[in-house]
Amino acid sequence: MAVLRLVMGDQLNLAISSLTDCDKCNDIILMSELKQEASYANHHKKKLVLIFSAMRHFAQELREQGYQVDYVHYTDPDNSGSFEHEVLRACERHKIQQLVVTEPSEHRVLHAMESLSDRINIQIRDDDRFLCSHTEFQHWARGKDTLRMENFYRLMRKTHNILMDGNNPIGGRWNFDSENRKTPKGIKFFPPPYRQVNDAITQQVINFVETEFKDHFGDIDNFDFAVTRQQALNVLDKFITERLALFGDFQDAMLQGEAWLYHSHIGMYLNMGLLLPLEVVQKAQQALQEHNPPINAVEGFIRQILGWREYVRGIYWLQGPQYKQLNYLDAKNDLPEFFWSADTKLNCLKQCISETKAHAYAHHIQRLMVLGNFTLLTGIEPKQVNEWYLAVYADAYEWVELPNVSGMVLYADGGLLASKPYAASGAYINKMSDYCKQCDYRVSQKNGPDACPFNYLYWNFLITNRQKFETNFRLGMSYRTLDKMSEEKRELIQSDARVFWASVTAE
Ligand code: FAD
Ligand code: DLZ
Ligand code: SF4
Repeated sequence: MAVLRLVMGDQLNLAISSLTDCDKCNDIILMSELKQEASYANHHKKKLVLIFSAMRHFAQELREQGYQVDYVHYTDPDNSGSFEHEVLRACERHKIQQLVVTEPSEHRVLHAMESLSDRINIQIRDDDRFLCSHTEFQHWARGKDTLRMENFYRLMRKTHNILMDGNNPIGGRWNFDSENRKTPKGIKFFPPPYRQVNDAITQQVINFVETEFKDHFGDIDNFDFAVTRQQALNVLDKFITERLALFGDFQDAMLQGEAWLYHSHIGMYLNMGLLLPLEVVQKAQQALQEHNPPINAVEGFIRQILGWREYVRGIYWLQGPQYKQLNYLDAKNDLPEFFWSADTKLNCLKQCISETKAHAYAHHIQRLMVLGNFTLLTGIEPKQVNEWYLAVYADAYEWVELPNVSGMVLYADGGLLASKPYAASGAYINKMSDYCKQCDYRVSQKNGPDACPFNYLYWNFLITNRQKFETNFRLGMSYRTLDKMSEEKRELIQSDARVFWASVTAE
């Protein structure tokens, strides 16, 4: 009996579970460009080009391999715009009653798929784009008061035998983070990122996105992301040979005008299935033997994928759809308009937002310690912050964006994911970047109109949320410092914060 096999835009891999037993003669693979998917967020134009072009290339590759693909274009007149309706239309077209699909990566689409079960036979298979199954994660989490990534990561290292010497971690330690985090002062040179020349398919998609999504966020010019698995593998190889050795050292460094630094830039490809996590981790491990990069670099990189990526996905499914509603700090402010325009005097924000606009990319510390830190300190409503992050990055999908934003950045889950809020004053940004040298504000100044806003916003945040944080032992020192301040100083901090926020909202 013929089977309809639905492949979504973030499942672009021949090894995906929905295709493993695909019968080239009888089965139909359905792929569709959908209004609902393109508009559930104000997706960056480059993200849209990436997804549509990669989908079209994948369909072409499937056809070249002899599969029958039914590809519904965005502008096809009868395109209904949603997964569930396109499935029903395709079942009708091909006289098929059986659907096989790999589990969608987010709750919304899983529910849409499940809703089809009273109309057709549907089999939802495990999502093999991840290494840790839901059951394994639930098993690990069961009975634990806190779910710390580090413990989960060690289990993943053992389970998948990565960087292990028998039962012990290679190099005698699980985590070499203390050797990472060098400031950008040591950066002398970094290789240019991977670029590819757009073919006719990509060029067509660029033209289409330019007209159809002209009001969406971000710049479309100079699109040069990988759009096939082979190109994504080239990005990975380039990272392993040219950047991995210094990944750890400069993981947290930020340099004005340099978006890509020593990062891998593969998150967007992993999240759409063009690369698989185990192959990435194994290549990095293999590099340890072949090119001899320092262990702090290899372990640091592997931890991001085997640890953080699998962990946040586990949290997303464990917590369920209600995780999105959490707002532990009762944050209610609106996201400033400059998050979309980059029109702000705070140079660190201006740089990070401008790069985000230009590339649909910013690296982790820009997302966490500049952009995220600002939204935390100023009490922006989690819903609005989540909407922004989900829209602006090429690698953004709810399963990974939501725990990073609500959990790691905003502490909206009350500390399930992070043991303390990632709040920092201007001193941190000054140490890890060269932004402050080119800013109108003075990072060394604590109060007054010329002072770096992060300085008083940091203390104001601790004052405002005292009840929730004063017993957090990781913030004990900060509260002791706060308590040593005079009453006038604390009032000055609060009034500076009020004046600053009034100026932001007046813009
Ligand atoms: P590298 O720095 O080279 O890291 C290698 C890989 O490790 C990444 O490609 C990614 O797959 C994985 N990784 C690293 N950190 C994380 C993490 N915290 N969570 C999950 N995977 C991680 N990552 C996304 O993939 N999608 C998102 O929507 C996303 N939103 C984020 C929002 C915030 C507020 C923060 C703080 C982080 C977010 N991240 C997100 C995690 C991380 O910032 C990006 O994965 C990374 O910047 C992508 O760039 P890269 O591929 O060069 O990564
Ligand atoms: C992100 C995205 C976009 C913008 N467009 C499509 C699309 O047109 N067709 C499609 O199959 N997938 C798209 N995607 C990825 C989906 O949003 C993603 O597969 C679901 O969110 C998974 O739950
Ligand atoms: Fe950002 Fe403050 Fe530095 Fe300006 S001085 S770049 S606002 S941290």
